[in-house]
Amino acid sequence: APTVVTVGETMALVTPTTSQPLRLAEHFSVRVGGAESTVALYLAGLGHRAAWVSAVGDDPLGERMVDEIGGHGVDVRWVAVDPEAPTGVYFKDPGAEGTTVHYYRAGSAASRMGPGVLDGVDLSGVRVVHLTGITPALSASCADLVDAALAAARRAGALVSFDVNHRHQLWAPGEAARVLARLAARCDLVFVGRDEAEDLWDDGDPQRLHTRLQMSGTLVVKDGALGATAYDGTTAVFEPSIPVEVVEPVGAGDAFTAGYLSAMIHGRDVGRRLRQGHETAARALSSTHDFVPA
Ligand code: KDG
Repeated sequence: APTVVTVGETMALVTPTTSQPLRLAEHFSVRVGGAESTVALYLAGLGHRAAWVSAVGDDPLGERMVDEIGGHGVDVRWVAVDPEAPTGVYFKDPGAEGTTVHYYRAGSAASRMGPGVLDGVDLSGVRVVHLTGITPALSASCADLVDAALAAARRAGALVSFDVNHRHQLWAPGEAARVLARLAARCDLVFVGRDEAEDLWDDGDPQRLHTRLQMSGTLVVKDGALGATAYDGTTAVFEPSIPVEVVEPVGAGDAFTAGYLSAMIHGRDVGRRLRQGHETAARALSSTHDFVPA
């Protein structure tokens, strides 16, 4: 059995290979983008058995995504092919003010997923199921899938890890705060950026937020270049970030999650988990790609 199972949409990621903006650039790279498969990729790279559950279209980009993810050692046996809808695409537009992301994902194969994609997925022996707040924003059926995955993980005795990953563009105004808070309360391990938490819930303080979200698990609040804090309801542990020159931050959160989970699976203490999160994130920060092999 895999040690970790992630569930979520993967898109083809198109990025200018020069520092020109999207509207002018002539040369692009096509890579894999999608928070959950990126976590699985980093975990596989760290030597873990990681599986990614999803759906792609019956198209060359879908094949390409599955080949690339599988080629890096992620177990892709539970990825469905939907002949009626395309694989989603997203573009990164790097600029002086930061990266802007443009999605072409409405109606994608993955957005049509529902609890049915879990049929045949065997979670026995799986230690961690990782989900994100992107999936419930994709469609009503995807929101049901997240509920079903959480319930299945509970039945299997797996730890449920959740990255809040608030994506403004995908939510109707006012919905994200409520839905994401409710999900966070049900998970064992929750990752959130400090800015993100302030934006959603007007509070980025780990201890207050833990109470406010009525969490019983561990909350990890990431504060960019400063560091990250894990709070389990009793003890807060802070670990400073590793100074790096940031090329482009998208994907670093997923790398952090993978590093943290890897150290957790190896039984390391919380300080080491945070430290390994920072170390893995440093790789993603040094590149315009989301997944950067070691
Ligand atoms: O965390 C990185 C993701 O944001 C990126 O891979 C794209 O999954 C993505 C999304 O939905 O934003």
